[in-house]
Amino acid sequence: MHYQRVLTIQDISCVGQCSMTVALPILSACGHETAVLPSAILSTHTAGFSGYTVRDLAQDMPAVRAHWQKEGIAFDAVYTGYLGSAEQVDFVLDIIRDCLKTEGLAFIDPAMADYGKLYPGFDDNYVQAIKRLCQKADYILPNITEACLLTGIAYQETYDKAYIDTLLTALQEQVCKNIILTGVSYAEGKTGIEVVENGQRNYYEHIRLPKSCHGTGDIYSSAFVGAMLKGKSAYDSAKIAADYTVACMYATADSPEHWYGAKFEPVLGQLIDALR
Ligand code: PXL
Repeated sequence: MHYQRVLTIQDISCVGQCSMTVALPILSACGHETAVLPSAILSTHTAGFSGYTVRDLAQDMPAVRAHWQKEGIAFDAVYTGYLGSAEQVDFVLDIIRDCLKTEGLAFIDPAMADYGKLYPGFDDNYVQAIKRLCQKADYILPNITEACLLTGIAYQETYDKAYIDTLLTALQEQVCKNIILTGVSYAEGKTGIEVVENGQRNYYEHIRLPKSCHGTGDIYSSAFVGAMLKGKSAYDSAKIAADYTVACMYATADSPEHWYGAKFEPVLGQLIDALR
């Protein structure tokens, strides 16, 4: 029970502790079989390194899908993160249509922006493509910047509950019914997650560490997917993923030389314990 085969589609950043190198160990620690489709290969991630190499793998996707279909390969879940280009979106939608079991779940992390800004190389065309992908999701996992891009609502650095209400309503109307909105802070020194599932809304608040860490969005989404596939509710999964992400940030807090990612490996045991 709850041994699930999950396909994750995101980039391999060869160095930088994000996307695929984070998703696989976390999903494995949660007890699941992993399958991968790399969307692109980069020498490093794009946040803080310069001169990185990028190879987009969009062109390989249709043949991979056709082979899986011929072999009758199907997945209990598809979980997508950073994709290299807008043209990948239709290929990913084809994979979800053909290779996700009828009762399977599609988790889409838009993974395209943070702190009010798109990641390097992405534009409005990419945003609109990712919106189409999110519209086919069972669960989306945006941060506030991504939620704004998906809905056309202006990004605000400071906000109140009414602003988040507007954002969540627009996401439900335009994009997806089930929403895990990350990085929502209503009080000094605190942050949290707004969870909307089947019209029910719940908020989980936790400590906000003074320094942010690259890659925590990927850690969060991977742990959330892993917990959901263990049969936890969306709220419990959101809480487990948040507590684990905070543990990763504590594990990294005294290592300024580790600016490019979070030390998620030493605290994997905490995630495993939370899933027992
Ligand atoms: O963590 C998200 C992410 C994934 N992949 C690549 C990135 C980033 C964030 O910057 O650059 C290549």
